[in-house]
Amino acid sequence: MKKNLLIFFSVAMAFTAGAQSKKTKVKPPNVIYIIADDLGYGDLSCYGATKIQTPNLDRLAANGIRFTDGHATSATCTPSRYALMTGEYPWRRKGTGILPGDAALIIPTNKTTLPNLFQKAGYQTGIVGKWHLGIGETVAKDWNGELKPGPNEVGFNYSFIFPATADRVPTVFLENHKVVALEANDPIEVDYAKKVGDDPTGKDHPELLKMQSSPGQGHNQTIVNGIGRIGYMSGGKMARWVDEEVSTTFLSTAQSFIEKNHQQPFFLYFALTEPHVPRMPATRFKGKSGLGLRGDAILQLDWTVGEIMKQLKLLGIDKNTMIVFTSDNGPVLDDGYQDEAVTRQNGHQPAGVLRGGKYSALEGGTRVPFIVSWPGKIKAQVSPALVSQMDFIASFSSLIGRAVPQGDAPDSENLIEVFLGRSVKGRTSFVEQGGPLSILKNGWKYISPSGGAPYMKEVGIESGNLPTAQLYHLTEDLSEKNNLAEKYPERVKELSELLEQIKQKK
Ligand code: NG6
Ligand code: CA
Repeated sequence: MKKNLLIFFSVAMAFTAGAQSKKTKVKPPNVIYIIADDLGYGDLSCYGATKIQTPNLDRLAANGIRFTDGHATSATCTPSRYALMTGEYPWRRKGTGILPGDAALIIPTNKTTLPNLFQKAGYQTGIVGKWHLGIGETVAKDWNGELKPGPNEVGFNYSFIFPATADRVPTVFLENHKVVALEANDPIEVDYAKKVGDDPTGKDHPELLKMQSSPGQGHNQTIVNGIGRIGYMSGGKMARWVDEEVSTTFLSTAQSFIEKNHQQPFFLYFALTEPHVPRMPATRFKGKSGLGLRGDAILQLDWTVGEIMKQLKLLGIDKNTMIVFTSDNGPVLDDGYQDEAVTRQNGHQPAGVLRGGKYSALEGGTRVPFIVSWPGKIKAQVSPALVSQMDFIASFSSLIGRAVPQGDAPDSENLIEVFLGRSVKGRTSFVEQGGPLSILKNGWKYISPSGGAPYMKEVGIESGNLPTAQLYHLTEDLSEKNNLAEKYPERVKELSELLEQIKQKK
């Protein structure tokens, strides 16, 4: 292990002026990859928000690269994170849609993943936070035993996660292969089809809820901590989390991981739960934003990132640590609970100038905050380059000098020069997944025809679905207001054919 730590860095070579051909040993940078859950393009003050202030993330952005055309591959969590972990477009694989909390692992254990790339280079790798990529070989599993394969089998030396989303059972933490604080005499059972045990449900006992579910959006099955969830669970009373403590639990666990590993290279994937529903931040943040609990959750998120930045400074590793901050998909206000996100919106535009949001094929679905910082190494700038989260595997592979085996991470592009702020030449094209697929190229966007409803009324978001082709010139029309498909049929043809080619690849 030790000798692996002295890694030859291809990119580091280039830092040493004129020494391109000579390999130079440098201390490898630590990497902390922070991913928010459902944070929109317009949710941070450094991305133009005026109704909410996010000073810590603003500072991170001001000292690093703030990308304006940075993307998740997909407008929901599971596919987006699948692409980040594997470097493969998720729509190439069946079963990569939003997973229930009892799903089996969908990440292959024999391919290159973002964490095992670092692990093989001698890094200590850890995940803290939301997983949502399945656990175990099958849906049926014993939550009271060893839960695997999971994050530890795809490249994380250490894992402290919750399995799916904060609104899905089981509402417990897993540390490595075990549910935390589980008592042998109170076993957990989970079922997404039928009720198990005799815990009250939100459907039958709305009077027990501290936050009502939204009509027509479910979230009214087993009640945990006064909140109706998706799915049924019984048992594990001691192990169930308290929502107000989830975020600080993740923070202190992440800090312990950093503290423990700060004298060797580490990769930490820190998957925050904010501002996904149910928004139930620590009590001290409640009521602080004036925008309801969603805004309060964003303040908590910003504070959390600030605490990590503070810790890196205190440990003296801030200059040797790259931080990536981004979000898994676009924003939504009403995603299942009546938590005042809508009634107290107060003019805040979670997707900023973009049209659409979570679930949507429009830009609001996948264009997200995207910040890369490495103090001392990266020159502060705003970058217009087209980049995606899927590109980190190929890019970090170049940074740490570990090749990705042929066939792995097939859609990941090496953009390390862009992520280091030395080039603005990003991807030439990129496929986005809302409902229908879209393709971006040279400032143009084509959305393929699709039969679904154009407006998702439960969540109040435009889907981007239209039965005919859509073409937008994003360079001039970032808000996708003017569909130019009829005006430029040859461009529609070119982009739809390119999309087909990419779909056929492999
Ligand atoms: C949806 C849920 C939504 C949220 C989402 C996953 C309903 C009606 N809505 O199915 O509340 O949990 O799944 O969000 O059940 S994500 O960010 O993990 O993709
Ligand atoms: Ca999400």
